[in-house]
Amino acid sequence: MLSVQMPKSALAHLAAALALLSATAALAKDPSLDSWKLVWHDEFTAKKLDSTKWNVLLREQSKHDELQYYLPDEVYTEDGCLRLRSRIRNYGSQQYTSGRVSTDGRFAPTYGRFEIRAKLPGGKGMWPAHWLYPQNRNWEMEYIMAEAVTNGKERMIPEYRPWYSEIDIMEFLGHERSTVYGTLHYHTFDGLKKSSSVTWKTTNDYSADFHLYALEWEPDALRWYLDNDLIHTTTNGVPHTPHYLILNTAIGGRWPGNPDSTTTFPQYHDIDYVRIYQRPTYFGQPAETRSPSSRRD
Ligand SMILES: [Ca+2]
Repeated sequence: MLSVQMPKSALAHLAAALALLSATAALAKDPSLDSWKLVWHDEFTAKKLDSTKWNVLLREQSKHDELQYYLPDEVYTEDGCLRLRSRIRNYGSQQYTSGRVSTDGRFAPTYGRFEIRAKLPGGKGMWPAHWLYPQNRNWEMEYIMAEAVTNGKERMIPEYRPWYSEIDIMEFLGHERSTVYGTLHYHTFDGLKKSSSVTWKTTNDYSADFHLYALEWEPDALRWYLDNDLIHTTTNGVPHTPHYLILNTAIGGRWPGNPDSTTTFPQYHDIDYVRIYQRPTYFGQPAETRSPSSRRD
């Protein structure tokens, strides 16, 4: 057997390197450190929308001077997709109808990776969005806290501050077919309204094809991805409370402007799938995947 003489220092280095390798291998085997686990998804292959997963909104009025009446018959599955249809149609006091679904009260995780593969409606006035909204929004407390801030009594607010937060995974204005927006709306501890956003411009027409819109919501950061390219990161104001998912197409209003003679109808917002992943553990505890109806925070 060939004997190799190595200086003691080299042996020590080798031992250290082997120890590091073995430690790295152990880390790689621990799924809690480097993997996402699929915890909730809908591929929309069934003939009907799964009513155990989704609420379908029926609502006349919306904020931002939007023009749509949200109706259940604008929401259905077709060709393996969830389809939100938008039409010119007199209903109630509105001249357009459109679709909106949410997981409100059904699934509202804290943290996770959210993937939505979708083809967006296009044209002036179309405003599709995929977003996360707080499950247990505390309107009264928000009002009291806002009053305290306005009156210079911010110091009177308790340490626990349920300020509003909202994560817009994807927003799109139909007249800018190659631009995608992602935004976190949040408040500072002292009640200042802030946001962190990205305006991502490419040469793609996002109303022409399916693309993958994704968000990684970690305890210490939010990361937005478009077709697996990282397009935005923020570490400020990351929410730590359950949020549910909303998928919708708004029509008109202050941000996109209203449809005009160039806008064609019907328009379709097609969602091929929604897949939500979480880390197996957060802060050493199993990830919360229960329905929000059984939890209170
Ligand atoms: Ca599908």
